[in-house]
Amino acid sequence: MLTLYHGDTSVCSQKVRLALTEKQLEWSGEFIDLGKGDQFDPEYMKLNPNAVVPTLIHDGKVIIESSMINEYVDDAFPDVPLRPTDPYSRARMRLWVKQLDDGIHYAINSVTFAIAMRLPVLEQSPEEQKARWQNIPDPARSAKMRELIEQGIDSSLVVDALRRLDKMLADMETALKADDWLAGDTYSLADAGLTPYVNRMNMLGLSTMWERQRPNLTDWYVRVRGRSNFSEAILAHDPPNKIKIMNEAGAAQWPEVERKLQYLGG
Ligand SMILES: N[C@@H](CCC(=O)N[C@@H](CS)C(=O)NCC(=O)O)C(=O)O
Repeated sequence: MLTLYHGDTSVCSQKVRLALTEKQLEWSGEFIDLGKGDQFDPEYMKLNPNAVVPTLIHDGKVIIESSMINEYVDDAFPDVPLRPTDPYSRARMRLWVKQLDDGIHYAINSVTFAIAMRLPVLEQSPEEQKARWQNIPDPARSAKMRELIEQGIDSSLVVDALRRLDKMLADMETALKADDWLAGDTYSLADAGLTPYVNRMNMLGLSTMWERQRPNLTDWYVRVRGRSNFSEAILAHDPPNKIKIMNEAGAAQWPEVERKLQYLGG
């Protein structure tokens, strides 16, 4: 039996849901409300001491870290394999996934908060706002959250994040010029891994970053959105209120974001 502790719009949760759905596996979900701070519940932290989602439980065994979860699932349920068999393509697939953990995730989290998700926090009382970052046990995570809530897109974290995300898009465009999918000629964990990040950028009104000059990536995004796992693993879990905040804030902040991108030469 598979149980996934997950968040609705959490990109790491989407990445695992995409893999589970693509593999046509049955799973049950335990919803963790990140906005409310469910991830810091001591009972949940016994499963995931990092206080993040997702966490997978398979027949009582606990697996954390979305990239490890997806590899585990592909090992444990080999039907519908999501890793290329050729060793070089498999290494390329892993390099894509590694980059998510090495900086892309940090970057998407920065732009999401700076552009959109700080807005509901700013509507709260000063005490509640303070609690949002003060309750985060990891000092670096707490300081980052505080800066993004207080400074929004004026935070220097945002320019760094846009630079990293622009590089991700450029690398994807190069890979997709040669192949239909990121790690070769079949859909893999690389595509499942990157989809939520490109999709989040789309939610935040950043699609011009590929639609203007990256035709292969534009085409890939149309194709991943057309797959049935996209609607089941992403759209079906999207809460309309959060998507509205992201869409509206993204549109409103685009002129300023575009100025920052021009400064980067993007
Ligand atoms: N490397 C971890 C990152 C997990 C992570 O940061 N999850 C986010 C949601 S996508 C989270 O739970 N954030 C809660 C918080 O920052 O308080 C993984 O891939 O599982």
